[in-house]
Amino acid sequence: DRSYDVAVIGLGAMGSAAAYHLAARGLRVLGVERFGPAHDRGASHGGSRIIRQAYFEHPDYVPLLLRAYELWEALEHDSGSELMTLTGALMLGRPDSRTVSGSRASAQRWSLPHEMLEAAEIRRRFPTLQPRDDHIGLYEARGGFVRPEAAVDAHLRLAERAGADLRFFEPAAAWTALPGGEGVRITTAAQTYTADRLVVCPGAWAPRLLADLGVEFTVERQVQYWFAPRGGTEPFAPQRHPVYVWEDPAGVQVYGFPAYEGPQGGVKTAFFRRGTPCTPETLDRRIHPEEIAVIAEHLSDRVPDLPGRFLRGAACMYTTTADEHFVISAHPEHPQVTVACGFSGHGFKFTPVVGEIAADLATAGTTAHPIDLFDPRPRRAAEPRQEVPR
Ligand code: PYC
Repeated sequence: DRSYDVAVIGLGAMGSAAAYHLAARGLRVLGVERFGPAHDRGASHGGSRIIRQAYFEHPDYVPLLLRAYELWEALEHDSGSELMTLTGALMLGRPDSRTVSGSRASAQRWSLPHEMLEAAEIRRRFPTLQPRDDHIGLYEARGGFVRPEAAVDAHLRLAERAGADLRFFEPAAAWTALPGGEGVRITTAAQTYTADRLVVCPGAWAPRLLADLGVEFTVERQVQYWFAPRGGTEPFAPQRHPVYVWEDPAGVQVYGFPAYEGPQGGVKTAFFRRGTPCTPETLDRRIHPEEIAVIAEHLSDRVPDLPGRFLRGAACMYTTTADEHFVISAHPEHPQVTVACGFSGHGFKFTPVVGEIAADLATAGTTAHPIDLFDPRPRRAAEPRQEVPR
């Protein structure tokens, strides 16, 4: 029964980043994960996630994004893996849509380089995209995508290289904060460990592993779709096609990528939200003809070449909070426990900076990064639920 400075539960995106940042600071780190390395059972698979800076969700995310870009570059350098591709990003919709007006507010607040494009200009510069005349777009050249599986793999490799003890196929059944802030006990399917501190990065297992946090999480099934465009992938090539988020007048957002896997890989697209509630056990991994028809219909007038032929789909999970802001904090009752969860479908791009913040909180109890928006305390239900068996 070896003792550790810090244990990390969950080695998906955020946990792998936390384990790396902690181990790189010289701490004795244990990481436990219920599946294998960079698996496809959670929220971080499917080859690509959008990265962008003019953040429509809230301007307070921007400083974290700027740091995330630096850390993505450092991670690429240190791991030797290609992780981030900047293709430009377009946020589309009516001028008063959340997607457009929120992006513009963040770009103005932080003086981010951007261009506001009228519909005709968008159709001219990016002919695959056919906005209606009353839609506009915010374009930022620093947008693009990051590669989730390769990024998780990079953080895991570097964490192990820095001495972290990472244990896969070992689900955490329970954790207990020892009285007086004196460490933690973690019971997995295999054994019990002790550590001075704990970082919990549970993904879709948050309702179970963090029931006593008192924050409501909704776990949702989301589907990523790949289509072979009608005229081939050439017009969608990454050097001429941005990533995009496109909001319709009903507030429904669809998003998409360039053809980053070459002619055979197809083009990926999905609805941003519109998920169906699930649990990790009830997640339906099949892709149904009716749902393919819904997204194809939604795209047919705005990206007319895209629906083409359906190639494949992948179901993943969002773990969403009521206000769609993350939860990153010391646990309100247990200062030796740090939580990072509720990424609400827009967290992946922040992965390395979340790892850095989690390492700050676990080692110093505080961070210089602005994280007030992620405080669970004002968002707790009146009575935190009783702990349930983990
Ligand atoms: O964070 O840009 C994003 C995003 C788009 C779709 C899901 N998340």
